[in-house]
Amino acid sequence: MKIGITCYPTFGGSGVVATELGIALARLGDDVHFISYAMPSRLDMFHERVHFHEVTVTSYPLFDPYPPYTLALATKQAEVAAYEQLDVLHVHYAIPHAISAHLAQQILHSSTLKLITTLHGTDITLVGRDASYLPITKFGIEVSDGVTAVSQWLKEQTVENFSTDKAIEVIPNFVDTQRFRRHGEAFQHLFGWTGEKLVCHVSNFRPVKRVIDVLEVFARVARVIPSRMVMIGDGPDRSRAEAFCRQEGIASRVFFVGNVPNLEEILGAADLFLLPSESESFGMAALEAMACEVPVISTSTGGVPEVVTDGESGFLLPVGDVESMAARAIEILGDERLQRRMGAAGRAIAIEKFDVVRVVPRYREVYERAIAGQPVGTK
Ligand code: GMT
Repeated sequence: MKIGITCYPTFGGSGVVATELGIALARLGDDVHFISYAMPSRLDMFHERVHFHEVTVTSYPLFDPYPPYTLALATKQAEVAAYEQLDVLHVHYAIPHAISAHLAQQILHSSTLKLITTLHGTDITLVGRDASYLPITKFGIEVSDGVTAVSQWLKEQTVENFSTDKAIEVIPNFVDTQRFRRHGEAFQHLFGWTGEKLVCHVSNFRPVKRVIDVLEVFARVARVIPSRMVMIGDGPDRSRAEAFCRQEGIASRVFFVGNVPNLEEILGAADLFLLPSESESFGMAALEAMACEVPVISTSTGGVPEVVTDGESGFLLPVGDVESMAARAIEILGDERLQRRMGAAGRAIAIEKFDVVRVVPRYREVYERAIAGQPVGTK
């Protein structure tokens, strides 16, 4: 198959999923064409059958201050679809990508180029619900030849928020469990290790991730258990988080490492993962931690309970309840057997339900159904 993929190329979860999907499809023999304004960040090495087409928005005084990226994207999608004979345009994050791809279909007058839209989270729960974007998000969903959502919870939110009866297929996010696995002692020397426990957080540091809660929990843990905290990623709340560490006297134990490419090596040496988000349609970072045998403490919100099993692969607590999160963190870090049991349970779940080799073929089935004109998903 020849597949065009459009996503946000930054470190957000949807871009990560889109990139890993493209790489996995190429390994299965498909030709994959990424179409976006920049090279997806996880596309950090050459892959046979993976191509990148950059969307450039021509500047023009009349376009200031709003250059029309959506139209430039549609033009590039149509161009690539025509010259590369694409079967499918698969867009990740509904807006504006689904709208651009629909325009590309129209530009080409094509009935053979199929549009698949994958809903990831804030495209539905925040941005899509905003009155200024709701009608166009609903339109993008309804004109798609197939729609997928990364969790059952997100599917239900979509149906409810948009009052749509569009059929939606739930395909969970996935992880390469060969790559994300225990690295243990090989990487524990990181950050001047002298035997302390390693606590980890990965996110785009947006308010929804509640990074101050991460540090509130760690500050309590560090009083009782010798430990270090690694904050991976970057975003708007990073400065506030760094200032909080200085103010609380934990700055020498908290390492802000930015968007590192070798995430799996740090995660694979961690003892505990914290994800205290306000809302999370899935929780990709939690899944990657589970694959690395790292117990997860997160919130019982959105699609997280579909990923982390409370009491088995970690603990789920109410949003903002940093006292209980810290108590659970201390319980896990203070009990080697519990830590290992939860870590092993997390990896078993990652392999059984979310391994790349199980999940990616489900996207290919969606493409095949759309190409054959068959319905995708259920109502
Ligand atoms: O909203 C974000 O934090 C980023 C967003 C994205 O689209 O990049 O993440 C969403 O998609 C991820 C991949 O499917 C999910 O793992 C995240 O749970 C989801 N984020 C939220 O729902 C807040």
